[in-house]
Amino acid sequence: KRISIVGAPMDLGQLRRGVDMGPSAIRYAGVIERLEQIGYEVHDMGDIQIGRPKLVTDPKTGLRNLEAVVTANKKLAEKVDNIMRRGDFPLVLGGDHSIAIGTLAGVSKYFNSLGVIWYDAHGDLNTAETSPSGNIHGMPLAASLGLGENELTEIGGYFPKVKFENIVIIGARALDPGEKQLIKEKGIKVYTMHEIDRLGMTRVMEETISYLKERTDGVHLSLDLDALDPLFAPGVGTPVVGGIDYRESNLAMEMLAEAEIITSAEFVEVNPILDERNKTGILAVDLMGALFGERLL
Ligand code: DIR
Ligand code: MN
Ligand code: MN
Ligand code: MN
Repeated sequence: KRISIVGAPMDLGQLRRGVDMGPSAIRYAGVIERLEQIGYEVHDMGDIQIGRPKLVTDPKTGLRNLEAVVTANKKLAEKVDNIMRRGDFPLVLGGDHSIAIGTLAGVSKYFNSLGVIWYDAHGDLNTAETSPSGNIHGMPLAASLGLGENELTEIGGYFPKVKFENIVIIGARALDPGEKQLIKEKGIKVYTMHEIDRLGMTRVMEETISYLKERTDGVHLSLDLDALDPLFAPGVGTPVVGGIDYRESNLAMEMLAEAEIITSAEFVEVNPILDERNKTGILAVDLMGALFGERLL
C-alpha cells in the first residue's frame, strides 16, 4: 500500500506563529526515508497553500481567522479525498490542529462508520460558546461531530464526520468546563492521564482497539504532539505538564500497527520555533515509524 503525504502549513487556528513550519520540520526529520525503509512506497504531494491572510477576530463569536481556516480546510479535504479515491493511505502533516476538520472531511465519507483516536492533552471539543480562546485548533473534534459554526461543520458538504460513540480521546489533562460537560452528556470515551497511569498504556490501547474494532470500519488517528509530556515534545504551542511519555507513545503506535486498524493519520502542532533542535519533529517521525510497523528486531 502506498502512503500519500500532504502538508498543511496552517498556524491561524491558534496564537503561536511558527506551527506553519511543522510540515518542513517533519520532512527534515526524515519522514519519507523512514517510511520507505519500512517498505512503503511514499508519495509526497507537497503542501496545501495557505497564503498570508490577515489575522482577524470575529467581534460577534470571538472566533479567530474563521474564513482562512475554512478555506484551507476545504483545500485539504479535497487533497485527502483524492488520496482516498486512489486507494492510498493519507498521512497529513500539521500545522495546528484546526486542519483535522479538513482531513476528516476528506476521509469520512469512504467509511460507513469511521472511528477516531484523538491523542491529545486537550479535548478540542469547544465551540464558539464554550471556547475560552476563540482559537479554532481547540474546536476540530467538536466540528467533526457536527457542533459549532456551519462553515466548519459543513466542510466537504456533509456532516457529521464522526459519531460520538466512535471517538476515543487519549491523554487528556486540560479540558475546559464546556468540554467536560459535553463529554459527560454524550458519554464520550476518554482516557485521561489518570486512566493511563492507573491502567497502563497497554490496557488503554487494548481497550481502545477492541472498542473501535467492534463498531467501526476504519479508524483515523489524530495525534497532537502535545499529548506527550513537554519533556519529550517541547515544540508545541500549548504544552501541558504531566503528559504521556516517549515509551508509552511508542507502544501505543506499535499496538495500533499490530492491530491494523488505522486507515488515515495526521500529526499536528509541531512548532519548530518553540522546539529544541527539532526534537519534536524527530519524535513525530519516530512515532510514525512505529505506527507504520517498524520493528526493533
Ligand atoms: C483550549 C486549548 N482548550 C482552547 N486547546 C488546545 O483554546 O480551546 N488544543 N491547545 O490543542
Ligand atoms: Mn489538539
Ligand atoms: Mn492539544
Ligand atoms: Mn494544541
